[in-house]
Amino acid sequence: MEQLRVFTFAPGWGLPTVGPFALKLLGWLDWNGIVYRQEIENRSDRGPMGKSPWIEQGNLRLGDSDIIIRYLAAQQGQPDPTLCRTAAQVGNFGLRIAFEERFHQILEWELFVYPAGRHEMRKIILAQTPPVIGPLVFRAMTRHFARQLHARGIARLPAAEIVAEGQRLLDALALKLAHGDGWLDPDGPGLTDFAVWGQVAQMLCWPMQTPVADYAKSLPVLQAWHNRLSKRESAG
Ligand SMILES: N[C@@H](CCC(=O)N[C@@H](CS)C(=O)NCC(=O)O)C(=O)O
Repeated sequence: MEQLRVFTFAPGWGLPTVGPFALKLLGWLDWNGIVYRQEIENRSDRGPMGKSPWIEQGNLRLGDSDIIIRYLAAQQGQPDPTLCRTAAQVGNFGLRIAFEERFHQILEWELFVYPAGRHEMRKIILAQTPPVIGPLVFRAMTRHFARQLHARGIARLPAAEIVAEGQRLLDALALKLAHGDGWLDPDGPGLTDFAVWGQVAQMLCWPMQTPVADYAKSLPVLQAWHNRLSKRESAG
């Protein structure tokens, strides 16, 4: 079989990539013992869907973490992990979408709108780009995300509401973890764990002080789950 290449944003903050959906994919691949080569590509517009991550295998180019995982699971002879077959899986599906859709916007808001996040992103982008274009790239990027967040409605809320929403989602996650056997999925870490972890891990790791990330760091059950998931070991 042709080599699997996984295109992700660069590593950062002690994580193999700073891309939330890419982190989900890498975690799922590692835990399933699937061999791949990680290719660092910070430009999401080079991918088949204009989003990061994507994979390439021979002539195939595939975007979207769910589509990729479905494709690779089928290649391994595994059932589709994105399908719900039990009522418990319906609950996990809701949790996953809440984090991948809603929490993801809060993450972007802390990174590109909240002052401490913007300051850190500016430093990172200036370090990654040639001196003359760095400030232009940073300005274009923050404008792009601010517009997206405004269009989706979240950036129209008062900051205190955005923070409270982030904290509510983290409380729900902590509650679910505290009442399980250490994982969100019933039989050890699965798609729900990796998808939600992808959205939360950056906040647990980044150094700057932003309100939702500070709250995440204050929840020991999240930190313990993160430590288990970030080992990058395969189940086999
Ligand atoms: N549904 C996609 C979402 C991917 C996504 O939103 N990626 C972000 C980075 S985490 C991205 O490429 N953003 C660039 C943009 O929106 O222009 C997936 O599951 O892969």
